[in-house]
Amino acid sequence: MRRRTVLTAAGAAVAMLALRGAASAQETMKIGLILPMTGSFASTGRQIEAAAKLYMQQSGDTVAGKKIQLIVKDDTGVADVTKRLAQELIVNDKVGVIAGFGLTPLALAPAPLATQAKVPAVVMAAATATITEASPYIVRTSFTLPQATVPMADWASQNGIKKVVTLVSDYGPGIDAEKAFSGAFGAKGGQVESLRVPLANPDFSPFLQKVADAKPDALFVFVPSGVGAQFVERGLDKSGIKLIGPGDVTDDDILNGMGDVALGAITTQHYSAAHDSPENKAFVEAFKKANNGMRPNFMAVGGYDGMHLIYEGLKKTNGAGGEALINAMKGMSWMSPRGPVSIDPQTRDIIQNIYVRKVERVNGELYNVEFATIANVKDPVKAAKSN
Ligand code: VNL
Repeated sequence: MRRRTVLTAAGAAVAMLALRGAASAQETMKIGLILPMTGSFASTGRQIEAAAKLYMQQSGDTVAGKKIQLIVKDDTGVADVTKRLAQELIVNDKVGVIAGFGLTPLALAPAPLATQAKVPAVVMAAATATITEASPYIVRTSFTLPQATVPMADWASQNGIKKVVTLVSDYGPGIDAEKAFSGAFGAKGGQVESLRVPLANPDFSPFLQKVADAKPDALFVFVPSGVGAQFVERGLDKSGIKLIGPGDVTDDDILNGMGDVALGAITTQHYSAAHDSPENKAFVEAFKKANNGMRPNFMAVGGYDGMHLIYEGLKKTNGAGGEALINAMKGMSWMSPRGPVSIDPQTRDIIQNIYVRKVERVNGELYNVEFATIANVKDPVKAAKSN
């Protein structure tokens, strides 16, 4: 009798443990958000974390019966750290999604882990075209440099610009921007000279001297988000040359601090805090309110839309992760603060409007004011491959 009681109690304990395991696996969906929260690219981490938290605050933390738990990790901008954190999040924390990825090397490093573990990886920032090809579990809510750049080349050739010097950070997205610009601008008869600056701690002065000597009609610049202010300070005002490029150089996080030297810069990109829509007005207002007046930039909108994609994907799968979740994300479309967007089911990249913008002073603050729209732009690199 006594023996039987003990067995039953032990049996019940095991059953309860198993049940509890099953219940927590069922009830919680953990999202590992890996970002550069410190180091040279900390503004990207700060913007994306704020946007992800805002999305959860507005949309609640339960989706399809699952409690959403966001785990934020700082990779300090070092790819080996991103990879180790992704491994720990997948193996120890059993996250159902990894997300964030502030720069291209940080998105590429954990890609094989996403594939092996069948864990969707939502790239909210990094923008080299090839990233989505590194794993069938990668989906992207930021943009690609060629997507933002080809419209810049078209605008330049239509607006009397004949000779351009390109100046880009010497790594994936910079090389993408340089190639996309010189390809599209060259095809329309434009003349291009190309310069590359190191990504880490660039000294722009000698490059700007070369630009001044070349006397182009415009200087096309790609530097990653957060770096544009340094670039402008190091003497752009003295060169007197028109600044053009993808919108990273005049990103909303730093634009207002750049001063009058930024006035008149023409850039092409998918997001401006000044985008005129009810969705964006509400987004900017809520974001500023939750973050001591900080203005959201294109990184923030990548984070906000990334969370939306995860939430809507989970609704479609009824809370299931893995392959079902990545499949549910393909073809999804919605109205973002940036305008209408969708996930290309073939490439898992985002299809979106690219706007041509000019830096202007509006109510005392500098903004990228949109004045033309190129609708539903796909990443041209992958579009060319599929033709
Ligand atoms: C990248 C592309 C990073 C664009 C950025 O800012 C950016 C990247 C940190 O793919 O590394 O504005």
